[in-house]
Amino acid sequence: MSKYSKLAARATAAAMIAAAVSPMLFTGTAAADAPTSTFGGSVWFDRDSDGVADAGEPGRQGAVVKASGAGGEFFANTDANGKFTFQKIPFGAYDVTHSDNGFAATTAATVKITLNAATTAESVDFGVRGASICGTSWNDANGDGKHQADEPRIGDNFLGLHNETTGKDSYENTNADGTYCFQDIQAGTYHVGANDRLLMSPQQGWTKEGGDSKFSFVNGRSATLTLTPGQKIENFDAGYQVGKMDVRATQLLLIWGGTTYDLKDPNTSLSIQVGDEFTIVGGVVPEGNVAEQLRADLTLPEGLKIVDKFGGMSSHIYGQKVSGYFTERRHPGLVEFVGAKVKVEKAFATGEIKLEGLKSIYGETNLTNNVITVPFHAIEAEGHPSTTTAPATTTTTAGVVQANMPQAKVTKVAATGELAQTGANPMPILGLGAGLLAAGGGALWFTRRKAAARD
Ligand SMILES: [Ca+2]
Ligand SMILES: [Ca+2]
Ligand SMILES: [Ca+2]
Repeated sequence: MSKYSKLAARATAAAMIAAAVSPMLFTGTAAADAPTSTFGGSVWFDRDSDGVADAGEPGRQGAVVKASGAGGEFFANTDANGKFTFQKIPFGAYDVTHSDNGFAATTAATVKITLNAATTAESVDFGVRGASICGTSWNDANGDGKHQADEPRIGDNFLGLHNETTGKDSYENTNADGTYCFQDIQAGTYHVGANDRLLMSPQQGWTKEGGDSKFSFVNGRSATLTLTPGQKIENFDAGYQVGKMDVRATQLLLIWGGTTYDLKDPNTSLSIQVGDEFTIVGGVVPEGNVAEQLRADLTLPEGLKIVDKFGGMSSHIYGQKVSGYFTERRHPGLVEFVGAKVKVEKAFATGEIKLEGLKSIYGETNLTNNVITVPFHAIEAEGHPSTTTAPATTTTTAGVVQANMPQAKVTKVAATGELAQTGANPMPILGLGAGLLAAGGGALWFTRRKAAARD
């Protein structure tokens, strides 16, 4: 195609000729037999806004072009290549316009043409520019969230653009230099997802937020973007880190009434009898540089009937085991809890309570600190409840899960150093995760992560 800026001038010249010639040509011609002509053109994505259809600039499908003038109003739609054609349009002068809903125009909004027998109508072409989102994938080798010049870029990395209005997704792979661009985007509400590289070699997680990376540390999703017509977003970078993770079991607690007992503390002495009801909860923490899926199993001895689940982790009950998990990865350093409300249904002498933080999805090597076990036994009920029965003064604060969390200030807890970590309130993270899940359940590019999650 040629320079479309010249078209307006040509069209104007044609219009002047037509004005002089048309009346003579059409004298005495019945309307039904009025001579007609055909013309066409295109709507294309003028990505560099120079008014010229350059190589690599695609056509815009689905634009509605209108010709309004001597013979009335006529409409045509652009095809997959952005082309349109008007057939059998009566001779005369027309204003040709197009729908630019959600795109910015880079050429004149109206082209004037005149159809007559003396001239062949020129192609009518409209340039539009969509919004664009461009950035770079890189390996944040030093883990500071910033992209230093010497940190390697990641080619062939997969990103998805999700239209939150239509639900449609489009995809891009980064070039060898790590760069990517989503282009020709209609104005609207979107988010971008950066691929989960858990299954790559080496295994990578999303790097920390607040630096150069625009993607969530826990799920690789960007914030919601409201794009205006033609808006350019650059440096929308996706940072990763090679995952290093050590899951550790932190504590095993028994909550009875309003009191929390540390079952690892040799000074803890409880007389458990048939009929007693209490809660057992274990804490696990992922320690590392990326977000961890975090799963943990709490296994209870026969004789402790599991009445209900307990704790901030989602969980399922399998016989004497409560398996805790998260559907979204967790920030390292925060203790999470899996537990069970139990009732003693029979006496037993040599039982064991076992808490196991499952091996990290990033392949941790130190598994010695993943497990805590404590011996446990229960005796037949006596005439009265044991002396350890405490008043039911559950420590509560705002928040559903937090209300059930063991609190560091309760009495009869010896390992205060470890329990201090319970002050790391998991609620804000939990709420964030739930919200993000609700917002984007259909995102296809997270299937790998979902496959890794245990449910
Ligand atoms: Ca151009
Ligand atoms: Ca860095
Ligand atoms: Ca470990």
